[in-house]
Amino acid sequence: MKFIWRLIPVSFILLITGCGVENLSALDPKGPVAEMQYSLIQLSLYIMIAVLVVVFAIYIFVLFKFRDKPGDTHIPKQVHGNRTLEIIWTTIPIILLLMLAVPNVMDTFTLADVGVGEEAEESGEADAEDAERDHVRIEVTANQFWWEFNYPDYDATAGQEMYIPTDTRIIVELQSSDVIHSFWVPALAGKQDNIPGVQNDMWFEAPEEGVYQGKCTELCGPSHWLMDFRVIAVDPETFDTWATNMSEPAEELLEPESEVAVDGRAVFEESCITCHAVGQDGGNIGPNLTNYSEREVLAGFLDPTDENLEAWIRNPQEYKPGNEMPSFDSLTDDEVTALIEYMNTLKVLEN
Ligand code: HEC
Ligand SMILES: [Cu+2]
Repeated sequence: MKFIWRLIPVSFILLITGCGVENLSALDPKGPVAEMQYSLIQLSLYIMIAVLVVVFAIYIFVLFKFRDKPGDTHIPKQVHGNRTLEIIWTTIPIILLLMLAVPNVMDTFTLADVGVGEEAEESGEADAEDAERDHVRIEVTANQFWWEFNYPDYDATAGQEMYIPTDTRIIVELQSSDVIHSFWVPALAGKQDNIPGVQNDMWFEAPEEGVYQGKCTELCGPSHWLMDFRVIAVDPETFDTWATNMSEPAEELLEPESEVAVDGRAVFEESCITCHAVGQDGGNIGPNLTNYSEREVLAGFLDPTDENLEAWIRNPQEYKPGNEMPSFDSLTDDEVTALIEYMNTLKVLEN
């Protein structure tokens, strides 16, 4: 029984730190935005702890000092309506609230000022400092149950994994194609809703290269809990190569290496391309697959192995109930093998 009780605080800690998954904790902030938010959390926490300690100290002191003792009929001094006390306990909370409010309001304005968003650029309102600052604008569209990242300045579109350059202001323009979702990358910044018909802007920066986990944090349907994505921060040169190749993959990168893969491309062009684009060609009902073989994960949460890919193609509904991809049980084994071989050639970064 005792053991069970001990599990409660442990599981709570695991819960708030994201169960130890790398870069999924708001308590281990990376970059200016997450750091700002984390220091606000710390400030409020310290103030709360201070209030708690003082109130409990007074409470315990009073409990002992003014206890009913046998034979003691003395009534302590009554302080109801005491002006000095009233002033003290009105002033202290005002000071505490100001200590909370001032940094909160200042940071709220800093966070709300994306600076070089599309509107500011179009209306010429972006001031000189903003215009000079390196930035990358990304339109983030949430769909049940996957993410699309569109880079208007590069004509590139990516699914599920958002590449960004390090040390650069990233401006995300959040929108949705269906219901309300919410964009959260705990270690970098968080969080803001993706609302159909509305655009919410947000900015952040990643100082270090790395893979940052992202989540949808608005209940959006039966597979909401699997609506994960990745933010992959790479050095600016690699990012440039990535973004350029995503829009127009170099021929040698697209050329399937084997005959089987060529067959696979034919299957892809027959069954998949209406929903999945490779390069500029294809639909956008599903994630862009130009760099499929470089995926960290498949469909946001599965290991991208050949077995998982085959299982996904055969029956995507089993993995993500309610998603928009139909099952392909009618494809022969040979067709699926060829398809997988082709998909494993889809990459944009040579290494
Ligand atoms: C009717 C549209 C449609 C067709 C046709 C379709 N898909 Fe999909 N596919 C989707 C959607 C939508 C998703 C996103 C599912 C989710 O995660 O919610 C998806 C996801 C995927 C993923 C995971 C992508 C990622 O970014 O990790 C792969 C791989 C995939 N599809 C492969 C295929 C293959 C191969 C075919 C052809 C045999 C195919 N799809 C046909 C709509 C389609
Ligand atoms: Cu969602």
